[in-house]
Amino acid sequence: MESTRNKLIELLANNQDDYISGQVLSDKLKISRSGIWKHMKELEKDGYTIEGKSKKGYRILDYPDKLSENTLQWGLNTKWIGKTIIHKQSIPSTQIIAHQVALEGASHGTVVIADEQTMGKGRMNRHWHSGKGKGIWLSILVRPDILPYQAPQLTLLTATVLADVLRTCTTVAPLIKWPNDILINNKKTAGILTEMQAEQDRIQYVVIGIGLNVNQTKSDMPEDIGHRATSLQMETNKHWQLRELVQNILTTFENTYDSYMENGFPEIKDKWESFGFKIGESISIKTMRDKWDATFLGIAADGALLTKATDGTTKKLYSAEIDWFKEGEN
Ligand code: BT5
Repeated sequence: MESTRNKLIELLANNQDDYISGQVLSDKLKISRSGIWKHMKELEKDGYTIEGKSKKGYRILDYPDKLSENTLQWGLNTKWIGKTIIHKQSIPSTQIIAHQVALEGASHGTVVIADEQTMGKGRMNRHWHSGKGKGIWLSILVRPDILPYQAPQLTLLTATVLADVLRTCTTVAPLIKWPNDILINNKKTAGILTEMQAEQDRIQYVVIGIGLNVNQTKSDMPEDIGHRATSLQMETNKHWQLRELVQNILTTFENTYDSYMENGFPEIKDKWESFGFKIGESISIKTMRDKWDATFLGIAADGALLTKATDGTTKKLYSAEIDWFKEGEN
């Protein structure tokens, strides 16, 4: 039953703008025309909007806001991203599956997405909370023709994609906190995890993980992050369609990535800095040996943080603990 239903959705989805006759469907699926009609009624109960016209047949007008390979691919007009989408209801982490399929030869642009992650990963083995149906938890596999040292640029690129999508598709004003957090009103709403498989001078593949909080309410936020985290719903008092947001992220990612491959990093740098949190402002920096105040100038092509200390010296920082917030700001 389930596989007939999936085949039916696939046939209708592949025929998106046109009707497909009951007879053709019945021949292809080897079930009676009244059987087809019953399936259509079931699809409507599942939230699909189906149009049936006599002498013409059926077509899907709209999909439910459930994430699946079919609902995500329907209406996704991209050249290479999302041609393969692997959707899972509950898995430890989309990054793990993306690495597995990458090693098995999955193609550039493959997307792994889950409704829930039980062991979502942040950087440096930190945990990423990924509640069921509450946000976008996805990984994009890319096979870029760049050198390994340039890979951090992909994290910065992805941050601009998320900021762009949030700015154009929602009413929030996102900022990017170096290197990979998207903030709304000083609170984290998205994070990015970039993992690479490479030899010394050649990248085999990169998996870019995106976690975006969408429909959590205050009570959904775990206590340990509650005061520092937010979601689109919390910021706008509105429920957001996950499917539409995912499609926008994928389309914007493809356009930005293609333009980066053609024109290099400068455009990304400018875009990133236009969203940069605290650029031109004072921040406190702490390393293993030292602690000092500096002005945050922007980012370097290798993804480093550019700072100017009070004695006028500029410094590139790759890893440091940074105090971004003054007392009372967060
Ligand atoms: C990140 O790490 O921000 C990268 C997050 C990437 C998650 C995606 S989801 C899809 C893909 N599959 C995965 O398994 N991961 C990727 P980092 O900068 O290290 O931030 C982690 C810190 O953010 C945690 O230590 C918490 O303090 C906080 N945090 C955890 N979950 C959060 C959430 N849902 N919203 C906001 N902050 C969160």
